[in-house]
Amino acid sequence: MARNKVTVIGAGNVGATTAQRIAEASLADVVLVDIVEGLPQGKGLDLAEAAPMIGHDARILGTNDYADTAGSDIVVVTSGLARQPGMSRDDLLAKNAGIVRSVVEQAVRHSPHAILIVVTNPLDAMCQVAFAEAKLPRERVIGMAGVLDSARFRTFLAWELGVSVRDVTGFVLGGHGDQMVPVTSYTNVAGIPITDLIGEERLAEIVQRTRDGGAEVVKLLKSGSAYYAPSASVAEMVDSIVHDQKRVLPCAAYLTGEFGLNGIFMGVPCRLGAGGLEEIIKLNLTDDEQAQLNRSAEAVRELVGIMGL
Ligand code: NAI
Ligand code: 2OP
Repeated sequence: MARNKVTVIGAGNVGATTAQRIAEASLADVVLVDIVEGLPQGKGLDLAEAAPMIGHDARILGTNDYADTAGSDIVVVTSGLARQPGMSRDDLLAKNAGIVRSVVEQAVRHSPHAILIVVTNPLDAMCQVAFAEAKLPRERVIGMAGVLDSARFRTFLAWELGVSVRDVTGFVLGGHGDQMVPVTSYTNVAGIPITDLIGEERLAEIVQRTRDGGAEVVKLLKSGSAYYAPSASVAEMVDSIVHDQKRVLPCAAYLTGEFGLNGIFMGVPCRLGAGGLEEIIKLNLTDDEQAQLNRSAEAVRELVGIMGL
């Protein structure tokens, strides 16, 4: 059986660590692409030379040439500018829209059957740019943010309760911005509702820390933004697709009426398998959660409107 091939565009912090995670977990051969000459080649070579210690046989190629990406099963788009301290995700809009448009056009031309996973910020708006440019069905254009935001939420809850992160289930839905919606009504520890375990006020603080999760890391790093948890999030999505695991993960998907929203990308619970986005799972949100989701959608629509999409 031919091995899977995953192209990662952008050999910066998120792209390179994503390539590392995919190769070292033997999920696929990886092609790492960047616009900067030598950068993907150098990182690709370095990653390949780690294989004897890790004990994997995935091939890793660094390149500036999209011809090398031909026939990819998945294309992960991380190219763009990262947030700097004091810079909002939304400030990145125009610059990153141009980058995403150009890399998606080139990638899809060489891999027309690929599933796109968009990472570049502002995430939901960049998904819309990629979707418009790629002209692929919505099943094959998916954004990564919810897995990361939910992982932050789960981490903080596990710390609070002194329990294993593995036992904390929770969804963060909506756009990947300040209005994201940690859905407490569907958050539990080994099936026990989170509201039975943590008081309302403390839970609200943890929800707020989750919303600020990206900015908290940016503030500490002073230059650049998070990449270990983001790359782990992408790898989890890639794993579910290449192994047809049918994981239910919060991802940005193009909505056609789900959750009462239409024509935009937003984070919703998705079943990911070999076909990419195989199903959007419906939830019974509380009125307050639905109102929060609507507000988050407004924020996404505003950005999409600015881009004239
Ligand atoms: P980085 O600055 O380390 O890497 C970005 C790379 O993109 C650079 O190597 C740059 O040369 C490359 N690049 C720029 N223009 C390009 C082009 N036209 N073609 C190919 N490569 C190009 O940034 P980092 O930390 O890797 O973040 C990448 C993006 O991912 C940012 O937009 C960041 O905000 C976003 N991000 C999104 C997350 C999410 O949850 N969706 C989480 C973390 C980061
Ligand atoms: C994050 O949430 C920067 O969006 C990125 O870490």
